[in-house]
Parts: sequence; C-alpha cells; structure tokens
Amino acid sequence: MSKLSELSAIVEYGKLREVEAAVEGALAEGNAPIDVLNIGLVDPINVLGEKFRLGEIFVPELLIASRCMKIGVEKVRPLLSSGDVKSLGKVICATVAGDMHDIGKNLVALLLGSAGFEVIDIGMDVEPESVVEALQENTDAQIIGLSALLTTTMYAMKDTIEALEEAGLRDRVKIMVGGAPVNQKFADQIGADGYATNATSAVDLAKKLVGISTSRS
Ligand code: B12
Repeated sequence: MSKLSELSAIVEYGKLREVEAAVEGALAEGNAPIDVLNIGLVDPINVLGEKFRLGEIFVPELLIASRCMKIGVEKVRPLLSSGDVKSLGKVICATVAGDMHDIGKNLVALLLGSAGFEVIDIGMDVEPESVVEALQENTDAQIIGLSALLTTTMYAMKDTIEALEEAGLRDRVKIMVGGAPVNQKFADQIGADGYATNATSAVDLAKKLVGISTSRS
C-alpha cells in the first residue's frame, strides 16, 4: 500500500494520533503537497460522505475524520504557498448562517491563501449582518466567498447578498458561492458573481473576479 493510500485510510478510520506521521510519510514518498491534501486528506472525507448518506456511519465518525483532516492540513499548509509575496487581493470567507460545515470553506481559504490572496476567514454559522460588518471592517476586500452544505442553509446566501444590498455595499465586492448543494443556476438566481465546484477552481474564479488571467482560462 502506498503511503498516500495509508494516509487516506488513517483519516477514514479516524486514527488521530497517526495522521502527522502519515502525512510526513506521504511527503517523503515524493507526493506533491497538493496531492497529499486532495488524495490523502480530502478524498477520505468524500468516501465517508457516501457512507454517511447510506447510513453506514454516523456523525461521530465524520467528526473524528474531519479532525484528522484538520491535523493533516496544518501539516501541509506551509508547503502549499506559491512563494508569491505580492497580495492578489483580499477575500472574506464564511460558511453561512445555520451551517456548521467548514471543511470545504477552510480548503477554499487555504488554497486562496496559498495562491497569494489575503484571506479573512470569519468562520461558520455566520449571520448576514456579520458578513456586512466584516466588509465594513475590511473596506479593501474585493471578494466575499460564501459556503453552504445544507439545502436548508443555501438560502442564507441569498439573505447575505440582500443584507449587503440593504447596507449599500453590494456593488463594492464580487460574491462567489460554493458547497455541495450549490450550482451555477442557483448562483445566478441569487445574484452571485460566480460559482466554483472545488477549491482549485475557486482560486481560478477569484483571480478572474479580480481581473487576473489564469493559465486554465
Ligand atoms: C463532514 C460532514 C459533516 C460534519 C462537518 C464537520 C465540519 N467541521 O465541517 C458534521 C458531522 C459536523 C456534519 C453535521 C451535519 N450534517 Co453533514 N456532512 C458532512 C459530509 C460527509 C462531508 C462534507 C465535507 O466536508 N466534504 C468535503 C469538502 C472538501 O467538500 P465540500 O464541503 O463540498 O467543499 C468543496 C466544494 O463544495 C467547494 N466549496 C465549498 N465551499 C465553497 C465556497 C466557495 C466560495 C467556493 C467557490 C467553493 C466552495 O470547494 C470545496 C473544496 O473542494 C457531507 C456529505 C457530502 N458529500 O457533502 C454531509 C452533509 C452535508 N451533511 C448532511 C447533514 C444532514 C448534516 C446534519 C444535519 C446531520 C445531523 N443529523 O446532525 C448536521 C448539520 C449540522 C449543521 N447545522 O450544519 C447532509 C446534508 C443533506 C442536505 N440535503 O442538506 C450531507 C449532504 C450528508 C447526506 N448525504 O445526508 N456533517
């Protein structure tokens, strides 16, 4: 079994104390940090997501695996930096009100930071008014990134956009949205400026929104 598969299994089975050594092992095997992140740390969460959907596992297993993933992410985080010192712009990231899912939002924030954006992460379960306040405190932010994982909380994205409109701040920023139940059609319906399916395309989208051309676009 490769060290990368070993890491993936350690996260899936929630072996908290073995994660750091397994990340080191996968890196020592020559795997790129981005592969360690995506294959070793994120893929097992997706595997568990399917098992959870099928009723094969329950919330505690998900929680332990997500803690494992966070430990691993902290280990690879310093290796993901692009080394680009010039800031590409400031992004405020939040998971919307009522939603406790922050793994995807954290990954988007991590890769945005690694790509050279300054990220203000205001957490999960963030009320629309708190997003407005964050923008008032960070008047130079060009983008707000909103995440939602529940079909019930995705409408809080719309509430957030409306709160920004009411505060007269909507035109000052670009808004990008994402999360499993969100799609381009929904993004268009609620008046967001962009939607991306994963953290890598979120970085491309953010660059596009601030007018930087990417190799992939
Ligand atoms: C892990 C998990 C949890 C963990 C969350 C831990 C944490 N700290 O985040 C815990 C155990 C807490 C949890 C709780 C619950 N969960 Co849950 N959970 C999941 C699970 C398995 C994985 C989510 C995840 O982290 N995926 C991995 C990340 C990397 O993927 P991602 O979040 O989609 O993010 C990527 C993209 O979407 C995108 N993206 C994400 N955000 C953004 C933002 C921007 C701006 C952009 C551009 C892109 C972007 O990029 C990310 C990286 O590539 C999903 C199943 C699934 N397949 O999604 C269920 C799921 C979301 N949960 C579900 C449910 C029902 C719940 C609970 C209600 C369960 C309960 N009975 O208590 C609670 C709700 C709590 C709450 N109020 O929020 C359902 C939702 C169903 C629905 N129709 O809404 C799902 C779909 C499971 C299922 N199939 O039933 N959950």
